[in-house]
Amino acid sequence: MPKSQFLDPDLLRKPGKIAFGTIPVNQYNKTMAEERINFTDDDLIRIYRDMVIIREFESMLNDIKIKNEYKGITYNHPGPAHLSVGQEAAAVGMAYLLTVDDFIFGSHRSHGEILAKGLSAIHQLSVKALMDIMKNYFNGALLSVVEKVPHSDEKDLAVMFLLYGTLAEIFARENGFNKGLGGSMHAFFTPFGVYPNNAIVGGSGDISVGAALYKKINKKPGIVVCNIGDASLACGPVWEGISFAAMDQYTSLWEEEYKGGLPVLFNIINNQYGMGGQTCGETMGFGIAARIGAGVNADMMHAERIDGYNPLAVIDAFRRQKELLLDNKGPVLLDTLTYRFSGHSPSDASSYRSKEELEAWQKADSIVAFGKELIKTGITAQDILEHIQIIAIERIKTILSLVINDDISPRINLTSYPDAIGDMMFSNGSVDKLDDRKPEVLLPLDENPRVKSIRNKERYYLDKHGKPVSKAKIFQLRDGIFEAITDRFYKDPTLVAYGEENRDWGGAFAVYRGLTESLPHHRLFNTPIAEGAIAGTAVGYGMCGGRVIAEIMYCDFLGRSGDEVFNQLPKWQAMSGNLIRMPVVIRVSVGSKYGAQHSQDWSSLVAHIPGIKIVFPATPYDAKGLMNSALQGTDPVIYFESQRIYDVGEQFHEGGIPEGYYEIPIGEPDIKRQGSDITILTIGSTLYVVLKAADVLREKYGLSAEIIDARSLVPFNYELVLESVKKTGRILLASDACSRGSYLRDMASNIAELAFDELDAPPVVVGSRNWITPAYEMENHFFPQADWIIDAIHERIIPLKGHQVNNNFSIDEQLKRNRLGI
Ligand SMILES: Cc1ncc(C[n+]2csc(CCOP(=O)(O)OP(=O)(O)O)c2C)c(N)n1
Ligand SMILES: [Mg+2]
Repeated sequence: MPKSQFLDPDLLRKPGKIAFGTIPVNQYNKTMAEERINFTDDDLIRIYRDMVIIREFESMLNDIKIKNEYKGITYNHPGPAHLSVGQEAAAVGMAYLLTVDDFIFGSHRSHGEILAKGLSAIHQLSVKALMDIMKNYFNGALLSVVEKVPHSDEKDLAVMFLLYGTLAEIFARENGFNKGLGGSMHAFFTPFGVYPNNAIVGGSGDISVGAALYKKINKKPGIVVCNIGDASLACGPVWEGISFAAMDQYTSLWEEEYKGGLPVLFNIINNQYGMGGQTCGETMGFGIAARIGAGVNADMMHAERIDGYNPLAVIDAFRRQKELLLDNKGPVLLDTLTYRFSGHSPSDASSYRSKEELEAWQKADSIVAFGKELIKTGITAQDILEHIQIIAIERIKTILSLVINDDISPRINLTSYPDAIGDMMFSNGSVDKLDDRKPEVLLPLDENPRVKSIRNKERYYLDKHGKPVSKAKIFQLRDGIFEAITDRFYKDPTLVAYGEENRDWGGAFAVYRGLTESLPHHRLFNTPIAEGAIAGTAVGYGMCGGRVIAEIMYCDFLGRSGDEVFNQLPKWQAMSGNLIRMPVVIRVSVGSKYGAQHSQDWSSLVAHIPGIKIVFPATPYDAKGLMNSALQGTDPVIYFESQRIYDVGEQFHEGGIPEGYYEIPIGEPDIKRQGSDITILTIGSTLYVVLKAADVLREKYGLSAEIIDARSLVPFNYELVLESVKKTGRILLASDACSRGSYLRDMASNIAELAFDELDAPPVVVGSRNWITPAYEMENHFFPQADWIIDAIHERIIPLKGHQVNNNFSIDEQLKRNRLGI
């Protein structure tokens, strides 16, 4: 609990009642005639036009998917197309008042939202701004295609550009908005404020909150809209995102100029179905989705249900709610009721709904109804509306022909440029800071109490008399991490750090202790216990242009942020066509002593996922240097720390840890002890176990071991290891991860392939047992021990004279363990 807030038992124990307010349901009741004070006739016709363009675009895709043909143009699109026919009013109403500074995030069914937001941006932006965007995007590659098409003016050209970039993306062409690497479910275009759409249902639920956090902390204009399906309301990331967005601290604890709620609007595009499950009456219990806002905070998230079949009702709600958000009264929840005529995907047989129901909603079709109102109100005539439809068809035919032409719109050529995607997996940037403003701090660095106390610590493990320095006086591994992070806080104004108990507590393992004195709340804060949102908001914060350190207290809790770490963090740089950067560091502490759910080393799980850098330092020198590199880079980094060694001093780098700034390149292993008879490659704190084993090998068996600390898992430069193996002809690999499927196995197989001719024996892996981690008192039977390493060497690599084994590393035992799955 923050020290600044007193929990008064007398007050808190008093009886009382919670009164909920009311949630408006479809309260909008203006006629189009009444709305003419808010809209010009052209505006109202444009709303109609935008809905028609979206309808035609989606109908074209439906025809292509189902018949391989649209208006005589044939094409086969094997990929996905989740269409939103019927939902156009919701999309156009949502986008109408949003500017390019207002960001939207969405889901798998977001073509309509992309087009609506794009059309709104085209209307609002100046011709010059539009031309600049089109000229600069991929060096004008898209523009050079569409400008050859007849167009009436630059705005018309921009509409073609929008349709072309979106469709080319859906059909995986290099001229797509994301080079064809995102595709239908992930397409986006940030110059118009359209941010990543997510194929993971509910995936935008926390990422968008991170974007809102970025806007708030960095004082950027605009709001963030999280467009999510009604069925996604059951998803963890959505609930966690809502919890994160509704934290009291924004209004109670953050400094005056940052006070107030997050500018985020959760817009439930409520088409009343998941794929086939009905959210109301079947798979959820809310009845009316807006109800869920009631319990979240005292403002009930300003929740309301609006009629998403009427674009003017949606615009009305966005007008009011946007004002609230800009007035720091967020978060907001809108339940935008709509209906999709199209199937979930074109293969959907609609077996889950009745014909009558579909027909009833089609009868009330928002585009038809809006057109009728336009005519009834005397704003336009039937032939003009028909002309709008004809133009939409013509445009879409033209664009379709351009997109499916392999000469005009080829795919990325992976034959002539096989590494095209590989080269986009990491951005490999190096930047001191992501903004030029002065970082906000509460103290000069030199006056920070922890910085002052560290100054008196010994930076090498032996004193000048060669005696080991006591734990109290030694510069510890946690100090190395602290020093790198503190330095960056004073350099990069966008840097924020958060996680559970990060502020006064200093993070569960005291790495941040002392930072509270230096940093205002908005740069270092406690989060809800929501590991998904901790990682997911970091993804959103990073992709918008900020640097962030998110902390996962125990590696075992990484499972709670599995989607964010596996599906979001590593994907968006490449899926954006390399436009987005992801300068996010996730600190993950690997435990011990606390049993099966607090002691797992899952580094191999994340190392398996393409697109994340992984480091696992084991010494204070490496911890500081690798953190500096992680915080200087532009790629996502999972930074593993072992709780066993937070307090170790530096015993390898002579002269100790430099006080100044230095970087250790990510991906380079390090020889921690030279040797000539066997190489031992370690990851993480197992280094210290291996050192003990190496002492015994030397003293008892006269065997000299070369110990290499991997330091990084991804990327990993094998050169040093191969050089060593060339010399020793033998290698053993050890870490605390359960051995089956561990990263060591991957390394061992690489080494076996790359150094086959040099090896006198196969590489041997010593990891933890494939069990639950038992209690501390039994841990020695689970984690690799020094004698295991010696036994494994004796049994599998080189017989040690006179050695008696205590542990069974025989081939038979390995076969048995595999057979039993343990
Ligand atoms: C995490 C996850 N689970 C399941 C799916 C498969 N899936 C795709 S769309 C969908 C229904 C989503 O419903 P809703 O959120 O209401 O959006 P809508 O499709 O109605 O627009 C499902 C279950 C998925 N893509 N992601
Ligand atoms: Mg739905």
